Amino acid sequence: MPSDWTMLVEYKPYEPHFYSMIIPDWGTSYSLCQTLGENAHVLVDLGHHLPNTNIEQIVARLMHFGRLGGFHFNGSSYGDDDLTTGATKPFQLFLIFHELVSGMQDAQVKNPPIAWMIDASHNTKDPIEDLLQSCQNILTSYARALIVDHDKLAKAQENNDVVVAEEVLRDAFCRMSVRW
Ligand SMILES: [Mn+2]
Repeated sequence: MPSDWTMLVEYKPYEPHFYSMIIPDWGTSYSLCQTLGENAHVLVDLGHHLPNTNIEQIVARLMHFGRLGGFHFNGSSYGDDDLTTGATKPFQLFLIFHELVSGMQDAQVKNPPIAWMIDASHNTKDPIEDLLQSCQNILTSYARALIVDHDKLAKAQENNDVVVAEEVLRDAFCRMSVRW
């Protein structure tokens, strides 16, 4: 097979009335990518997780393995709701970006360049307005992740100081507010 091919393997836990999926989770995607070879990478769609899934940890793991290849920005509270990215869980979107930025700044992490896409289908809004809001939330979360005091956070993690670690993250989240 030519070496310039790239394959992104997306996963999804279920569709309504269709509760057994071929690729239901990131572990299955990762396993398939391992078999397919070094040009196959996992694609994370933010809407494709069960409620309360720790998506930021999945992102960190995949980057650690060097297998995070793509991102579908989306939003979800229950199933694949296709909400505006960051509309209902802005702090989680910030935490996800924090892991992305941390992984990209870590010289030991050998992850390929990530393909960024917005993947949502909007039924309750004008799609253009939704895209504008999604982009604003994505950029704001990225900016927030960039101003996290990484040295202070690393020190707090080293000391098992949960209170300071939380304040470092909250400080970055609250300090950055973007309006049109
Ligand atoms: Mn998708």
